[in-house]
Amino acid sequence: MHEISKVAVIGLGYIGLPTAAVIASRGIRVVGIDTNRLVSRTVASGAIHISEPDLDGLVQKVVVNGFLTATNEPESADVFMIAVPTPINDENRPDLGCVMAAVDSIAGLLVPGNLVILESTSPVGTTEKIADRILAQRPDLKVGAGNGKPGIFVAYCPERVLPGRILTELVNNDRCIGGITAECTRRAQAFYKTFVRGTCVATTARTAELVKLTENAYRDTNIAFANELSLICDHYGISPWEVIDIANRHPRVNILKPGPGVGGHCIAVDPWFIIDAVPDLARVMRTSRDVNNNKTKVIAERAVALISERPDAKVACCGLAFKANVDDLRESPAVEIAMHLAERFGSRIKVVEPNIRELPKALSELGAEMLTIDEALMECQVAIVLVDHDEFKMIPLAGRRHLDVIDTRGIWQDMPSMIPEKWAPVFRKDHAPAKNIIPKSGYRFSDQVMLEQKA
Ligand code: SAJ
Repeated sequence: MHEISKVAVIGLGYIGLPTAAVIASRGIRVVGIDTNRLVSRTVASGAIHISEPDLDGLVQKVVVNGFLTATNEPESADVFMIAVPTPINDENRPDLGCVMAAVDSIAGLLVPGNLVILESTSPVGTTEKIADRILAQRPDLKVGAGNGKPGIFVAYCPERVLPGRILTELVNNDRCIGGITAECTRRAQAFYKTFVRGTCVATTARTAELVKLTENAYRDTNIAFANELSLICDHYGISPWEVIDIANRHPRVNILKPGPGVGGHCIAVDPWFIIDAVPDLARVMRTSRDVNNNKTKVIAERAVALISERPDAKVACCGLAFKANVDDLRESPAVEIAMHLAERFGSRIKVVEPNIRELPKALSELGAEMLTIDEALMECQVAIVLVDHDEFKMIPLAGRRHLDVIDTRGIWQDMPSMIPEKWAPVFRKDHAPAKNIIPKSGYRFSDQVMLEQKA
């Protein structure tokens, strides 16, 4: 193992900051570098600017004991880890601007023996581009070991952690590590083994890049299947939750859950890195993106139809985050739907989001108002469930029985979820054996049955 006395982590976001803190907690000196001064100052003071379980305590500890510092100017180090955003632009094309800026910022600091690792999700070939870019600025260096010129080492190791479980997954997940040369891979592998308990699988840089994109494109496709299936179920008046629950009892079936569309800045973004590069080959991935985006529109239309039918009702949009139990609103279909409804219905739209303190400005400017769960249950007659937060799941039936509900997450299966096109309720009764509750003709209950159930 080559001596590593200092690591520079470039980008102190959802991945960079927890990674920096975990490495520092192993007794390795880490400097976190972020061009946003507010971020670097916050971290340097031992505080955090993102919400992630247990991260605050860990960052405070490693800053206080001196293993983690933060700045906004690059510093020399033995290992440079790049964990900056790789968004897509308006045409769904990858924007590698932050990665290349990070590379340029460290190129002049590199010395032989340094290891440069890219963690950001990137199109196939990006790690090679980084190596070429460094060598173009530093012709005195080469990549790899041996043959005269002194070498640096360049590798790709994608982050794989799930927001909400980052600190656990950072340490326990297997990692996939691909260097530009075999020696680059070995060096990166040895580095990750200093803080990762999972297996560090060795491969090439291009394979590791495609592995990362494959993981998220696979999940997007599986969710698209679930979302498509949910519309098919609605057509028949059958509960999608029940269909998936029972189908998943087959030992080789594992369908994910439908919802109001796919959000966050990973699953909804990463498939485009493949689609953009090979559009003629990535047909299922492309369709999956369309299916998931379309689901958001369908839910928005259904909500509009239901709310229009209830002109006096106040409406609770339950959840704004892109998924359960996080405060992250990025690319959230819930925000898109709430915005659409607020544009249409103004102050009739109330938002309940237990994980944030203030409503996004764009929503409040449209007249929407934030309510607590208790306030919403008192004031509203319609609820659109957009996120499956634990707080919503815990609301007892008695507290929500009076609501007309569109439940996009299947958290309140003990009451009807409306399908406004036909005004047919899809009803799911606890976990009673299916044969007792599914009529032969389908899963649609008459209005009379529905009223009895609601009474
Ligand atoms: N979603 C559904 N149905 C499901 C699961 C998720 O509609 O059954 C929706 C969520 O509500 C959310 C979106 O998909 O809107 C994405 O959520 P997620 O929990 O599937 O994933 P992320 O974006 O939080 O994290 C993913 C993870 N990738 C995989 O599971 C393959 C994580 O491991 C990655 O590190 C992360 O992307 C990333 O940074 O790439």
